[in-house]
Amino acid sequence: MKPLKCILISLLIIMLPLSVGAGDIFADVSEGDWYCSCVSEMTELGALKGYPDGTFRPNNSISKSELISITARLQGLKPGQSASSHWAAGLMKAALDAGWYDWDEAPPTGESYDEPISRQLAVKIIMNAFAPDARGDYNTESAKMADFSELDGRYYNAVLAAYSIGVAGGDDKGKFNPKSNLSRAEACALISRAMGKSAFTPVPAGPEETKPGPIAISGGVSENGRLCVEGVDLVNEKGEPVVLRGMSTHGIQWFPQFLSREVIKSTADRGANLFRVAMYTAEGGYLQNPGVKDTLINAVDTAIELDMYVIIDWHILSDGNPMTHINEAREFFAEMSQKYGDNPAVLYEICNEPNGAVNWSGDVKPYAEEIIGVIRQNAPEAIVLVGSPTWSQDLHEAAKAPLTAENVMYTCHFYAGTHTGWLRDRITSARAQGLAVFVSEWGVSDASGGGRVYADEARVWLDFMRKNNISWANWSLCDKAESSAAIRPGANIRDGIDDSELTESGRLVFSSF
Ligand code: IDC
Repeated sequence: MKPLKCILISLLIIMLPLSVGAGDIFADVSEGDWYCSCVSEMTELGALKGYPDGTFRPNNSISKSELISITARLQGLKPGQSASSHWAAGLMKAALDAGWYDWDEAPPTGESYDEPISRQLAVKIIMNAFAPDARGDYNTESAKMADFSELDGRYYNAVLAAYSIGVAGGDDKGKFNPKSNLSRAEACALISRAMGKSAFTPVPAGPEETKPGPIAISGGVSENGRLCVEGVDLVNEKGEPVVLRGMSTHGIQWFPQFLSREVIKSTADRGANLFRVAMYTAEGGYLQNPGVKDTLINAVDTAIELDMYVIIDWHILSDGNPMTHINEAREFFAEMSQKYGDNPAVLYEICNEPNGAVNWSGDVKPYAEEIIGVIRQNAPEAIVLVGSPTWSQDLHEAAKAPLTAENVMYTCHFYAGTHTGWLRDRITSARAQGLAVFVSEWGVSDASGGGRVYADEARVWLDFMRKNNISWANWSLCDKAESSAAIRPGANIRDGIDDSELTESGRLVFSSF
């Protein structure tokens, strides 16, 4: 998107005794965007700021702590006393004391403060803050909501009132989507409308509102250029930390239809700057059916055209020792690196998941040294991702005898229902020992790719990765009937991916890029 100046001319602001400048400029907010004026309004009021890289990230989900602290600051609440050390703890306590939300909706331990806020909870808080006396007639207002039955009872009053005074409305299908996340742009719109309905006097702008802590750039190749590994971080051409996020395909021998330009673009449109192409070696993959290489090349080319980074994944799985097919790997990576050598978009993942009777020093490390040598002949600086035994979880083994090559990152794969805090601790200690970690595959399911969706655990992981600027690709972009799949079985994806075609996993992941 071309950076355009987004100029604020909102009636509300004109009426306010504030000095209003030309508005703010965000690289990713354009004058034609529906949210331009309310984003400008919120930033003018100092309620919400952009990121240091000049973006506003209008489609990112807003968290409980962000929404509540913005609202609290606008209403001039004074921070309360809280035992939590979270940056928003004081304002969260003040909002709780003001009765804007209930204890169980964001307990003061602070653990859930960074979770995305649901739309129903956001509306309740905004209505309590700005229009506490508004009421909506049950019959009239509930009839306007195609998915009223999905609304939890405790939110009836607030949501019906919000509908009745025009603060909230449905999407193009008449749905309110009470349990979905709220984007930063939508939050601006809700707050702006609610303020317009109240006798609101803004409190002068306070200090920085968005989350402090490491904020990495998440743009595409044209913005970041060639990446390299500095310490444990991935950085761009200017040396700024970068984080890559996107989807992994399922096995491309089974789901080639998810490699179309329309589908890949649907992930980019929602903020992904990474795409991973999983080329199985076994199970009907490359070794039995070399033609899948062409499928991979097409997908890599498409991702590059879309300004995305792209991982070429040599997806070993049932053939757990990478040494078994090192000759084929050598040949494959020689060809791929010849083809893409200098292209800054391409990352090489040389062994998805070593497993079974395999060890780091005897198998994976010598394999990696050899294949990295092959790649380096054509691509001296490309990022190479290296797995480790036990399905790419044995970072502690790699940390004992790391590779000496530069621009190497170690993959860590997790499935939220199976791998929990112990694996995060392993990442933390590997990083403390100097290993750069890249989560090139993770799922919201258990390790089989199925079971239920472990949304809470997945959010803890997402939060951990966000705080540590860890890049990730999610398994998987396909419509298989398994809980890790992002798309509903049989969905029509010819023109790309519509929100209504996302599974529970897809909704969670697509709102987290
Ligand atoms: C799973 C798929 C599943 C398929 C199975 C075997 O989700 O549909 O039947 O592979 O091919 C991994 C692997 C990844 C797995 C995934 C879930 O890298 O290929 O996909 N998983 O089991 N490592 C840990 C989990």
